[in-house]
Amino acid sequence: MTDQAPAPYAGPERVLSGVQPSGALHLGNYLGALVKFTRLQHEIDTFIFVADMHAITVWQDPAQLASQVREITAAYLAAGLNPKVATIFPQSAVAAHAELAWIFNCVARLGWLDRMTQFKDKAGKHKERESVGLYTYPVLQAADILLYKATHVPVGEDQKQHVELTRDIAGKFNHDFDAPAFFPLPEPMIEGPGARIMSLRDGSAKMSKSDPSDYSRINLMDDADAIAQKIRKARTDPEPLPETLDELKDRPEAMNLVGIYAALDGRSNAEVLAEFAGQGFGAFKPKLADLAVAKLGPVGEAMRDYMSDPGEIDSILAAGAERARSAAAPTLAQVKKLVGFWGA
Ligand code: AQP
Repeated sequence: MTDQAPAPYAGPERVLSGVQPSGALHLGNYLGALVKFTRLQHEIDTFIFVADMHAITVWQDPAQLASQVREITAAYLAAGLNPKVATIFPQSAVAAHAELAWIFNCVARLGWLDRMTQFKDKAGKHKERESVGLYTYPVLQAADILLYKATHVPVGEDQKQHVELTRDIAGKFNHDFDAPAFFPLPEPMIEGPGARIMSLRDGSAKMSKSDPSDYSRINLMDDADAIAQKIRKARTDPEPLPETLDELKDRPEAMNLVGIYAALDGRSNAEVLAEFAGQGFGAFKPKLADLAVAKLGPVGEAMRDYMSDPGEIDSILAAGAERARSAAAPTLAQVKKLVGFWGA
């Protein structure tokens, strides 16, 4: 007799992802996440949330948080997400995220969380002063994804490890509760230009909302002058651009600017080098600034338009929350039954 592997999840494909309302959205969030969401909504059932529960893992001013949630929603809409096609909702409006996260806290192992590099990066030398939420944030992220049985998670490179943890949690849950086909093992969708945009001040650090230097990033709401100035001041080196990507290996700042140009223009890094090889940054930076202004200017403009009507944003979020709650309810009910909770 041969042992047959249990049948894995065979449900429909679904996309889920989100962005934290923890500050101004930047070019990395746009290229690494928003552009992908917009494309995917036409291919797969897509759920995109505003991760306000994740945002409070570090201090957020309560007077600002709701308006930051609206700002992220405005960015989604400005990037091209259509609330009639994708489900757009605030995480905290769906209580099931927190309920499932608790159950997953009891499935995930401490050793797994100890390996998460983003916590180490964010906590730095003083981890004992950080919130418990910052440490267990990847478990909440697993709940965000699996509550909707999402099969695909479009994210930037920095989130790859968290999606892998989600797969581990899904696998252990399915095994522990003898339900091999219950949760899918979701795939991160990282490929493509823009998966890892680096700081304009330091080619070894990713572009981030929480970087204290505003010159490290291009914000989606920056005007043309600010964009051009930040690119002009971006750290580079005195060498001209080379002919091959290999020669850029030890020049992270130069590589980053070439990567940004390629991602904004929908071309490969090699194609950009083919056009600019031999030119110095004095020539390349103004071209990059023109391209960035042409691509991002309309996005910032549209964001401002959406933000001028907070009532409209709120009704989009309320309708999305309703849809998300309906999609989440059966999964949570089945999970409670599998776990053996009273009344489930
Ligand atoms: N530099 C980046 N390059 C490409 N993708 C990026 N993302 C973030 N930074 C880059 C992607 O954007 C999505 C939303 O990220 P998030 O706001 O949920 O959290 P984060 O990854 O922690 O982003 P930040 O900007 O660095 O925020 P803070 O400073 O608040 O932590 C994710 O898909 C992420 O991969």
